[in-house]
Amino acid sequence: MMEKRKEFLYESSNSFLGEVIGYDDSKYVVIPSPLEVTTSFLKGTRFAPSEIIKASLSLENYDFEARAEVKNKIYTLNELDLTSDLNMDINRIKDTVSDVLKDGKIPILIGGEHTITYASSMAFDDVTFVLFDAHADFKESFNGVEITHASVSRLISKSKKIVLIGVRSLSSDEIRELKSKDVKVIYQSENLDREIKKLSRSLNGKKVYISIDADVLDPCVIQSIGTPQPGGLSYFQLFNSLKAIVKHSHLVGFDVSEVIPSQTKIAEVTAAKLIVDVIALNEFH
Ligand SMILES: [Mn+2]
Repeated sequence: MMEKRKEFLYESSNSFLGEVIGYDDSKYVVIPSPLEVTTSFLKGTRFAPSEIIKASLSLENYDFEARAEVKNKIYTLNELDLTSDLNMDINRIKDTVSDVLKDGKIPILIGGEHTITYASSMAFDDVTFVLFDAHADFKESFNGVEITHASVSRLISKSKKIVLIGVRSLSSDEIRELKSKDVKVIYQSENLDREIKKLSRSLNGKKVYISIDADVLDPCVIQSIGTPQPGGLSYFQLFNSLKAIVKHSHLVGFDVSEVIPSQTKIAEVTAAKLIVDVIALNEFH
């Protein structure tokens, strides 16, 4: 059980979508995870969790795309107090996710860098990780370090089944590795609708964790991200992919990462909307 629950009581202005419900009554638990230790290009993802929560207050509870209302479902934890010691922070995230799972709830992590997904993955058994990302993140090491945001999917693949979607940036070594390890990759250049349909059918009824690295979206949709890459998904391509996967599978966890807060707030609002979308789709399929 979650310890010291009273400490987590929230002002509505600090809670996702302004939801005001008790932890016990919630089905989804937002875990603000401001991890930023290994980012390599642009900095600032550590400020995203609180900004994405603030941005969520500008959204309607009614999700027009999903044709569904999200109300009295979400509890928001206080932002995790991280230390910048990567191993300690990974354990802190993993332990929090484990607590939420033990209480029978669905964890929703807001990063932070994409490495939060690796930390979160350690709290799960027998779950397929569906990772939306412009990058394969399958590097053996990055600048000599093994645990980084560029090796997230490789690290997860050591103990879990993974699927990568929207990939358009990787090395020839990574292509070889992905092939040799028989990892399912839906590249950005492929027919997305057809491939997502096939994937959804194969995930039918299975436990799935969905992770969105915001850079899977086209930089025209959101500019303010850690490692932008041209030529990505539109919002509706991502929404429709989420819809197909959520409707067919059994969602056990979700995260969004790599947003950097900016003046326009577009990235923050988009990340918040994707969280509402996933919850709305999961509630009403
Ligand atoms: Mn990425």
